[in-house]
Amino acid sequence: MSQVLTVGDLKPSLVATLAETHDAPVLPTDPGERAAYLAEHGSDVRVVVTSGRFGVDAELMAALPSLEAVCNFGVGYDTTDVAAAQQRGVVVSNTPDVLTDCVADTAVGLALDVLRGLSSADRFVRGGDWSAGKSFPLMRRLSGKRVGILGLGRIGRAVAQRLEAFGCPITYHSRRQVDGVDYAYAASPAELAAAVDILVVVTSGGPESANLVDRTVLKALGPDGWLINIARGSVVDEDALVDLLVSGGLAGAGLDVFAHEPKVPDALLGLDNVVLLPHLGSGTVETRAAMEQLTLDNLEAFLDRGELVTPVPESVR
Ligand code: 8YV
Repeated sequence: MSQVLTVGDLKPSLVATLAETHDAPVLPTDPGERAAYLAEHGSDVRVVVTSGRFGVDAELMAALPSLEAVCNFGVGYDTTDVAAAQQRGVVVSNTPDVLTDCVADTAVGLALDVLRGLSSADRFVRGGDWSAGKSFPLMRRLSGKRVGILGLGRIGRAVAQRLEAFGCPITYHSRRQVDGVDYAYAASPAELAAAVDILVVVTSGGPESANLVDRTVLKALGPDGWLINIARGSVVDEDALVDLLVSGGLAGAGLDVFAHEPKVPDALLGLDNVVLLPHLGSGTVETRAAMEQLTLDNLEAFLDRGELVTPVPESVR
């Protein structure tokens, strides 16, 4: 029986490679078939290959008593129960660095789009308003706006570097102050939001950051402030975000992630001051190929010598 199990609807070429080189099946999605599969084969599985969209929760982990490693396609691994993995001595890898540039590019693209109204202007042209003689309203300038980075990790720094080139002064908040950076530090998310025009959420997901951007933080950003989220929907209180966007309590938002993907709150669909993306931050041919390779490198390193190339911090002893 195969020691490797694929969990989730992963990149087709990755699924094919896993099937060819390791005879790895895909865990059935139908609840009955899945339970039957796990009852029969669960104890054979040593390594799961999955992605940030699916992961290995506590229930699945319990059904895999011989599990030793989870190789996660994606930098975020909040869908895998890392605490349960740690308790069991199951190690977890992710795909950092290779996606930093593309995710940071997406954040800048969202900021430029929502402030200048590019997507809404595109709808204006396609809908015939321009050719009918109407004028598109004046929008807002990105260059020089005060930017707050919530989570100054690898991706946060890459966003900051890009926006520095737009002449944007940068302030940040992270759990700890970061050594060797010149950016101003804000003591809390609310203090950060109050000090900037654009708040970019780049912090990792999971229980520790759930609703970190709550109603108080969003109100501190205020009616002249924009929110950009390329992290996880769980980091932002989505009900509060929708309320404030609908009532004018925020100027706008650029969102690549949502609390209940692929569900997007209906109230956002009709708003022109909001840009909505289908969680495509890392979604380029080049970056997804690099993520695929790094996922396979982790798998091979683990099967060959019991080591991961890029273990998540909780897996480093
Ligand atoms: C991926 C992501 O789309 O890396 C992450 O954490 O959110 C994205 O790059 C996702 O992991 C694939 O499911």
